[in-house]
Order: sequence, then structure tokens, then C-alpha cells
Amino acid sequence: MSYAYDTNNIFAKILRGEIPCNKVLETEHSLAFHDVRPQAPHHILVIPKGPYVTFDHFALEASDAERADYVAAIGQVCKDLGVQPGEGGNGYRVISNAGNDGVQEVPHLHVHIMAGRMLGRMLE
Ligand code: IU
Repeated sequence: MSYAYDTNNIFAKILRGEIPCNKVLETEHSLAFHDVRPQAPHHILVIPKGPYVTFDHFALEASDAERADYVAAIGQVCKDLGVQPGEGGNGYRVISNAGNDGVQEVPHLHVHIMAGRMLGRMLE
């Protein structure tokens, strides 16, 4: 199994500084920015800087340092938004779409952090 990474995808261009983003957090291995079509009052995308297509690609092939940085960046965004349910926030959702059935639009790993409204059940 190999993962083909398209270096012309829009998030790769953001990482190369070729197009702008509305950045909320940058770490050594990760970048977080506002989704341009927010589906909730808070809608942040968190991406690794490395060329990973999907969550499984990243989980299986990234270094320990990249994985630790990415998980911590996701947590830090939740903390910065003030949405942690254990810390007085009202909660959030983290999702990552992969491939055709996941309806992945941009072929660079991203998780969506959505918060600020009742998001509803995913599966009825
Ligand atoms: P996906 O279906 O999980 O791949 O969603 C991609 C997301 O990237 C989607 O919510 C878009 O609104 C978002 N996005 C963006 O923030 N900036 C862009 O230039 C493009 C897509 I293209």
C-alpha cells in the first residue's frame, strides 16, 4: 500500500505560503487555521506540515515527534477556543474525512474542530 500525495493540493500551497490562511496556531509540525466555509461558530482545520493524505497515512507513517505535535496542537486549539467540556466549555467535535466514502475534498490530512452549537447526532 502506498499513498500518493498531490503537492498541488490547496493545503500544500498554504504550507508553502503560496496562498494565505487565517491562522490560529502554528507549531513545529502542525498548522491550524479557520475553515473558509465554517459549519459552526468555531470551525478550525488542523493539518500536519508533512505530506500526509489521510489520518491512517499519518498515523502509520509519521514520526513520533510529528504525531505528538499534531495531537497536542489539536488539544491546544480546543483549549484556546475554551470548548473543553471538562474545563467548563460546552464541547466540540473532531472529525477527519478520508477518501471517496469519507467525502474528502482536500487530499492533505486535516481534522475539523467544530464547536459553538449543538452539532447533532452523526448516526441516526
Ligand atoms: P474535507 O471534505 O474534510 O476535505 O473538507 C475540506 C474543508 O476544507 C472544507 O470544510 C472546506 O471549507 C475547507 N477549505 C478551506 O478551508 N480552504 C480552502 O481553500 C478549501 C477548502 I479548497
